[in-house]
Amino acid sequence: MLDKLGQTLKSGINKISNAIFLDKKLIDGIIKDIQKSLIEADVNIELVFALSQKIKKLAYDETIKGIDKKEQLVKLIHDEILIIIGGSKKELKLQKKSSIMFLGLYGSGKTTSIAKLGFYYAKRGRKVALLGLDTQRPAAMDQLEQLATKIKLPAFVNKTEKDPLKIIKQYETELKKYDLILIDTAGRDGLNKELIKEISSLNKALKPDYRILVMPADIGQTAKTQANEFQKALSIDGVIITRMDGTSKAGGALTACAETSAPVYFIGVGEQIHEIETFDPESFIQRLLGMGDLQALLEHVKSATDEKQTKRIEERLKEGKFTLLDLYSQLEQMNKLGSIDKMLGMIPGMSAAKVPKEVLVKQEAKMKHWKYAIASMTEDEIENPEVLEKQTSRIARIAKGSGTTTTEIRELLKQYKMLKEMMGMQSGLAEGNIDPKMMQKMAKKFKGKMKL
Ligand SMILES: Nc1nc2c(ncn2[C@@H]2O[C@H](COP(=O)(O)OP(=O)(O)OP(=O)(O)O)[C@@H](O)[C@H]2O)c(=O)[nH]1
Ligand SMILES: [Mg+2]
Repeated sequence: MLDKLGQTLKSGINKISNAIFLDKKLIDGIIKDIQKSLIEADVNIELVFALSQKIKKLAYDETIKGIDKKEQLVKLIHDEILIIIGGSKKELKLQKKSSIMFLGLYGSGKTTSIAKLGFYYAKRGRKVALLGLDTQRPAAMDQLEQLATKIKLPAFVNKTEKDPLKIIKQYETELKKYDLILIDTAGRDGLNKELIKEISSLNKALKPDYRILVMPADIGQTAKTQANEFQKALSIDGVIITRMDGTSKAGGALTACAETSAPVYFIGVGEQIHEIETFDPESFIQRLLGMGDLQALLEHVKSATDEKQTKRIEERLKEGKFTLLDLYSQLEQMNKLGSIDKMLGMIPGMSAAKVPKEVLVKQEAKMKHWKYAIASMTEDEIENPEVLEKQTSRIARIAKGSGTTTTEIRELLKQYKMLKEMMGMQSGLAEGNIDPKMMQKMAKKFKGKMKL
């Protein structure tokens, strides 16, 4: 059931969570994938386009950065898809005594859904009866009867009568004993005059509490025209979408119903009697994304971000490499106090030299400015900060772009250089070339220089 769309959305969210940079290439790639899979799921192209625009607008918004942007993007994707498939859950609220008439074209799944719902409501304590009014298809009455026997419910049918109104009359008194009557009607190839006339007269004679249109998911976006046509012929109260299990076009049917404001009450998800579910857009998306509710999704973004960045730093340390990008990754998580402590703690020798809290508080303001400065750099400048020292006009540009001063940027570069030097020593240490005692001494010296 929309497996491909689910996979694409999952992969998009993972890409956002794991990204160090939400750059244009990454965002455009994710949008392209989502577009492709939504279109494959037969979602209206205009809806797809509108969603892409919203993602782009947020992703390209320079004022939102880092983890905030990641969270907002994931929330946007979740919320927008929720809206296009129907928003909040709509429930079919039955009275103590209710009757439901099922409508739909040939083979849409009316009779099967009636049996499924009969079983569903009987299990929930309702006294259910099935009423067969399909006098068109020769075997229709037999089918309803067989299904009813299977689920041990009474079916009121007449295998010889051709006028459904007469069948209604025949069972009028008998049906009063039941508190939920599910009414099977005949289909046609299309909603022609004959079918409109027939269902209108049944509607008048039965006055059912609900008129439910049954449509198979594989008709995709056509569901919109069909729902509108039935709505015009006789007001419908909601929809059941069947065969959700056997098609990749279900996105079309669901979004079409949301567009026409026809509430989808149930979805058919297989041929078996129990394979019907109430339709809840929120839990449908949860299943699609396979990650629980929005809160769980956002937690996933957070932890993936943390994990990815810690791993990256560790790898860089192992390689003896350290770029401004690593510093940036670290600074991005600097919302919490003590992160620099943690970073220094990763360097042997520095772990012993704990940094006092009040010093860290002072450092925090400075960090913020560095973060802005780094965000204004090109990727190349971040990977190879040496270019900044060679071309000082770049430093002026960055200061201007980030609302910081050239002095602050120079200080950042100095700190970076020092850290990098330490990294070099650390890899030397790993190879056993440096005396650990010597290293500790050096670390203390650096710590003084770092003006923490
Ligand atoms: N896989 C799957 N098959 C379904 C589902 N619902 C119905 N079907 C199948 O669709 C076919 C048509 O179902 P019916 O219930 O006979 O459809 P109908 O609307 O009553 O058809 P007519 O009486 O001919 O107008 C049957 O083979 C059902 O088993 C579903 O949710 N999943
Ligand atoms: Mg039928």
